[in-house]
Amino acid sequence: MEIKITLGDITKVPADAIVNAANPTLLGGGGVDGAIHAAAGPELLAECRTLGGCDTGDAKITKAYRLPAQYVIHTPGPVWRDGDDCEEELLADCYKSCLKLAAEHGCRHVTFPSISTGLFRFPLSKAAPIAVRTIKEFCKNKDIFDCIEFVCFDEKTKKAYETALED
Ligand code: AR6
Repeated sequence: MEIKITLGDITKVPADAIVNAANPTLLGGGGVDGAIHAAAGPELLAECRTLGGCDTGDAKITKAYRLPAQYVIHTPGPVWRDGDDCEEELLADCYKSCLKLAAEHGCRHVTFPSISTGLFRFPLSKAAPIAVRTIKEFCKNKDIFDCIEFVCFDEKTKKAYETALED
């Protein structure tokens, strides 16, 4: 399995499942969540309304509508406060919950944004190693996925994930 790090807009990258950095309402927002809903079309919000929200660290799956994917996996990341509110564990839970759902749905190529490091202010230097480590641990000695791809929106984010992958 390959862990790939690319620069770009996650709504434009073909995959089996695209992960959305959502909030617990699952009813859309700004950042990557807004971009995913805009690109998928209003049917995505209509399906999300039937889901009854989602706890931080958990994940729910929908169809992907006009996105170049079969599924969107929505996960509310933790809001960074002072690091003493289980933020690191909850971020790892997000990755695990998404990978579990992706595996259950037979997705071989999954794209992730950098969960929580935008509006939710999780420090990038802490988030990237947690993301990479959690994915490696989840996939160890298993043939579940072909490619897990981090689609980074800016160079700074891309660099942080590359560094985490090298370490
Ligand atoms: N493709 C890839 N990455 C993107 C894109 C895109 N099109 N747009 C933004 N990013 P954020 P969070 C990057 O704020 O911190 C929403 O309002 C962005 O540069 O989208 O988990 C939700 O509804 C950053 O690196 O998500 C929640 O309320 C990363 O995606 C809240 O924001 C995550 O930034 C979630 O905050």
